Amino acid sequence: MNWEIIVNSDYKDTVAETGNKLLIGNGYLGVRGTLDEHEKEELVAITLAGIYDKVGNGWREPLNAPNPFWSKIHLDDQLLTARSENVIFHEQNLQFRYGILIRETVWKTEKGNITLKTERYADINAVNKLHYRISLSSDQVMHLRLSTGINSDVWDIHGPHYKGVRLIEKDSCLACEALVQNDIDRVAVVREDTIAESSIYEKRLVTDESKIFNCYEIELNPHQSFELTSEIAIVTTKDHSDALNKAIQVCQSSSSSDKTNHLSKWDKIWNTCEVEIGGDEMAEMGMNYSLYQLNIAAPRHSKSLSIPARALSGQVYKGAIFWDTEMFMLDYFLWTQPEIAKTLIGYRIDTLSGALEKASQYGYEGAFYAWESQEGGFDACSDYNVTDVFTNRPVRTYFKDKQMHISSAIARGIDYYVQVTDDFSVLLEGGLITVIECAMFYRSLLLKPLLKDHFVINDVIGPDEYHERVNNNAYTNYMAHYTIKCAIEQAKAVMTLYPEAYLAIDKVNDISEKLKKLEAVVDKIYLPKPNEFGLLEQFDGYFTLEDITPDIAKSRLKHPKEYWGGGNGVASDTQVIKQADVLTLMEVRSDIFSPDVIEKNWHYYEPRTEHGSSLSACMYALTACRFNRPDLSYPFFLKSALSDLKGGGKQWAGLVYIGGTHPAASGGAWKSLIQGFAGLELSENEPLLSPNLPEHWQYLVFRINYKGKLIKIRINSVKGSYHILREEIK
Ligand code: IFM
Repeated sequence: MNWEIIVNSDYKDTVAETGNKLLIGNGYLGVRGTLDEHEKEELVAITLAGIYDKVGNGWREPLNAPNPFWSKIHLDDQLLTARSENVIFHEQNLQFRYGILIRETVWKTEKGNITLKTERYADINAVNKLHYRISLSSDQVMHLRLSTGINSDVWDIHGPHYKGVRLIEKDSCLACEALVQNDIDRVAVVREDTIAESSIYEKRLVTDESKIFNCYEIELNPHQSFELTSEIAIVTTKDHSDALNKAIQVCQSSSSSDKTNHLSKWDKIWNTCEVEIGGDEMAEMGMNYSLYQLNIAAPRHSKSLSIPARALSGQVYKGAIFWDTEMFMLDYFLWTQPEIAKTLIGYRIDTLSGALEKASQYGYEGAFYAWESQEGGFDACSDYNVTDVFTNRPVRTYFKDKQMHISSAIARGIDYYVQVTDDFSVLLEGGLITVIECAMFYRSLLLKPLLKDHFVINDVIGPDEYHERVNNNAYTNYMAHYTIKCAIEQAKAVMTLYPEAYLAIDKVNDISEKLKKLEAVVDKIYLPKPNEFGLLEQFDGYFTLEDITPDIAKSRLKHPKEYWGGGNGVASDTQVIKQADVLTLMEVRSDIFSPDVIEKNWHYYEPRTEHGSSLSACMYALTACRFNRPDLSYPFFLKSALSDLKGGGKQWAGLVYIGGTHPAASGGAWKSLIQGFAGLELSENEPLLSPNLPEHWQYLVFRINYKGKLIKIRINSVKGSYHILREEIK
């Protein structure tokens, strides 16, 4: 398989997309795939996981570290960049098997040709470390100037987040210590350069307001290039109280074996997850690239951290954690690297207090998880999440208040984790009470209409965000019911298997009382049923709305960036939906909806879906597999798998920029491939497979971790029948 992504140009209007596509990272940080000479205008950013700041009334967002890859080359007074007219070759090459980004640019000048090569990677083992190499060569004798060092002036959406920077040279390192506006946190970036002995140069140190760098006056000739190796460390006060000195120590601990260890760790990661698809190179590459994106976002260095909706590709969506993680990404980790799944769940367990507080602020019981969760479970979702294109005024949206299905995602994540791994420690260490509190939240939403013997749930937003404040959204009602059932069942399982632990949890949390309350309502929640045509109404009154297609809705826009939903969007009073809603329910609960019903709903809702969210396509891919139509599923699978390679996703919600990478689509692509086409599901003794592959695929090879055993599965497709081979691997 081709493990390279190549970009040969650098234009103003493609830097955003290229920066996402060529992202490198290691779960601690993500480095956008910008060029060495780029500035904040080109969206240069090293986004740090789990550390946030708020400036004035701006949105609270993750910090971008000062940029240690800042480099400029001058020939006389001419700045050489990838956009210079005299470029005769330019390439950025992401070797995504190993997360290494290589750049090569050749300029043809009057004095001769100049070649610049750089290489950077984020160490996958020691996550505070980055490695950088610069090589300059020429076919003629000439003099060049290279300025290279740390630039603290980086891309910010709601910044600047640093109120002051200290730029010093210490212990032969360049160091930048940035003090965050919150007056508490500091980010230290340290870089130590080593120059090959054969290089001929003079060096001077330069500092200005935002940068510290070395200026190298270089003599090149055809036999003598200039070779610089740079070891970099980034440490924040969240990691260590003396971030600066710790960073120096980390930086100086680098050794030549770092790269060997980096490569071998990546090989080990691929051994858990690589896929092979016979007869479809594009799908194979797209899928493995999606897994790369998930793997560079995975918090391997922590026991309690999660993956933001735009991973570590920048500050979009406030670097916050959405339902995307549990509903779209978790299964991939659970089935390949379960320890990472445990860390993602650990984050939710540790942020339960934030969810309890949010519920009580709204007057509910239990745990109402943050729609956009930052550290401690703080809900970063703004009351005004969209800006009106005509008035430039913020628009009141109700995502934070009304996307009540969020807590069911956490319950589902914990439930599925226990089912797949049989690891009850998660339940004993906070998971059980988390699920019970989620269930208590749904209980407190239940309303009993006069003369009815059931409970309804009113005034919510389902997965389709264009229709706000609706009643009895089928997804929400079913998931509320599922959460309550799950709480009761998990409590019973813990009581039976771990009676002492159960008593201890009960003593602190009074769960027996809560379970009685849950048992009293569980069978009385209104679960709307499919009508005489087999169709399940998305919410009360949905079928009475104007029935138009997304294209017609689009034709009514008065501005290309106009928001489609909310109070008066072009979709709000129509049946046009943003993303899979009923079909998401039918995927999550495919155990209770028949293939025939799923098929009918698929054909009804798909033509009405805008797919304005990257979470949408995979749900249509998965559900088409439930009624055995891999042909229908395939384009939706491909759309998810290629979402970061092809770009083209929505970049704006009103005037708010929403670009970046799409880890939920990547996770959804894996789900479509493995749980859809291969039909992987749990059964009593071993994972069950019921393949139904696209016709042009000759085979599918993938790996799963089942209860600690790594298993390689090969499905050969021979004239419409399948041969399955399983092999345990080390
Ligand atoms: O969680 C999603 C939501 O469902 C649709 N809007 C974007 C969010 C983040 O991906």
